[in-house]
Amino acid sequence: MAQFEEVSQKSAVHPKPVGLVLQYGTAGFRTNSKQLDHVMFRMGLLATLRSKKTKATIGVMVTASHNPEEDNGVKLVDPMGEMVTPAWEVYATQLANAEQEELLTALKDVIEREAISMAQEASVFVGKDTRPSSDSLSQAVLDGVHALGGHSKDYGLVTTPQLHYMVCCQNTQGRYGEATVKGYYRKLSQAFIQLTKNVPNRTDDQKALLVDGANGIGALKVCEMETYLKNELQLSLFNDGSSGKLNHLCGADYVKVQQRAPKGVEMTAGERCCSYDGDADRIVYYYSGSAGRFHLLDGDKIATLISTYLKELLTQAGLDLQIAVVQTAYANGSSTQYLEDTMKVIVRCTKTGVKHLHHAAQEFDIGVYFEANGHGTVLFSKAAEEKIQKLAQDSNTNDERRRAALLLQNTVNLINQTVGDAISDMLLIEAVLAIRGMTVQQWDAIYTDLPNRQLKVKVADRRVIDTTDAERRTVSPAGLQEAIDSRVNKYRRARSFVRPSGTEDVVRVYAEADTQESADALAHEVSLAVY
Ligand code: 16G
Ligand code: ZN
Repeated sequence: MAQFEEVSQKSAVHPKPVGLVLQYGTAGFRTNSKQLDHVMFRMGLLATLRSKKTKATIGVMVTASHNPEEDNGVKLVDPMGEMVTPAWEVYATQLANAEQEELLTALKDVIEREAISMAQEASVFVGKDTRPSSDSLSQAVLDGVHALGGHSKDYGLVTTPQLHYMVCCQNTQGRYGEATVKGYYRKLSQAFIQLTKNVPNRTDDQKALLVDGANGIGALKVCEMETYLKNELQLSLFNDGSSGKLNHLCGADYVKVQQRAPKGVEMTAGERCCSYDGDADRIVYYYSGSAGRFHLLDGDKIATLISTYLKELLTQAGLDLQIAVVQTAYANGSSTQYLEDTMKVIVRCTKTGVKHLHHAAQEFDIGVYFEANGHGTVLFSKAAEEKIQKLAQDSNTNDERRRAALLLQNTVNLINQTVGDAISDMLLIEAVLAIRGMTVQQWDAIYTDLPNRQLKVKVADRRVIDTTDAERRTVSPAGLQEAIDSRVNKYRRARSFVRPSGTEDVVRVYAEADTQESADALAHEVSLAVY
């Protein structure tokens, strides 16, 4: 077939280094950008096949998120804007690792196993972050799409969640919104303005927010968005990419892991600040307290703020919808306790990685999911959205219920339900704080984090560690869990777990306890048990 000849020819322009083996990990392929040209071409091929199979538009995002600037990566986006289904992650790995002369066989194998009709049309949306390598790598993806006769739309520089959004809009025939960057800004800004317009006496101080753009795509896009917000939010942007290096001493991952303010952000006491990561799908908040103490408001605090707000609105609206919060083992013990015992919401724990949380959140009418690292969003079931909409339009209902339903409706419109989105999450948090008349300190005071520590341990083979119970316990090697338990038992309010990283060749150790000294000591002791 002529199509396969084209693949053969074009693939020679994107040759695979012999023997190189890469894995489609938690969030796609991610490694030094010099090793990725062939992977990109092949992901263009695979996205085209996935599009033929699903008869829908598929997305390909070129980014390595919070990794250093020299790295790059790629992730595939399924028709509703969610991460590609696990069975196809396996194909992605097979295709990426096929030696040059095996590529056609590997490709035909996917076509056969999935019974794909090659006559079916294909459409692929492509986006990229601001890394220097992203230009040529996204071109390699497009080459792959075209080699199999697929149609493409190149969105160029967009955040990861913007690309997810475009794919969802396209496949729902515009019901979710318009599949353009401007359409995205319009939908979110209108919802934000609707939510905040009736808040009395919002001062300039309350509208002010410092944003650390991690020197990445988020900085670029939040600038574009700002004009749509009509001064309802006044952003001071730092690390906008004009001089600093991507993710270097800044960004959400740096702030969360180091528990300190990013370089270049000049914050005065009590000012609200937030940091995005390199592809703007994560956000964390922070402020400087009395005596300059740094206070972090991570994904757990965000989930608590949002779920409290939603629960209150549901009560006011008299809507009987089940709300749940989905977390991972990294969630601070205090947040889980607060959500379960005080808020009385259902809490679920899943394995690390957005796809796991997203999946679990889909089980509920309203599923709020956040990783402690700041990646998260809220999912509304179709039935929940319909109930909210019906009540918002019901002129027979009383004012309080109607007001709450309208707020809920605009909240739904403000949220990017396809994946965690730093810009959308930021607007939601700002709206909630405004509506509830809360300062960042009051938000922070909802509960107090247990002191915690994360460490990385280098081991010969991290795969010998196998976990269960949403990564909270190990099943192998033998004796490790007992060793962890005996150390945990020495401390008060303590918890610790270890898991092999899905993105780096290390084992991660997490510990929390009643004091920082105890958390540090426990993390250290557990990391010695891992060797
Ligand atoms: C990826 C995941 C993130 C997870 C992290 C864990 C997505 C989009 N991203 O960045 O959710 O927290 O990996 O990394 O799924 P680790 O396995 O190295 O700890
Ligand atoms: Zn990211």
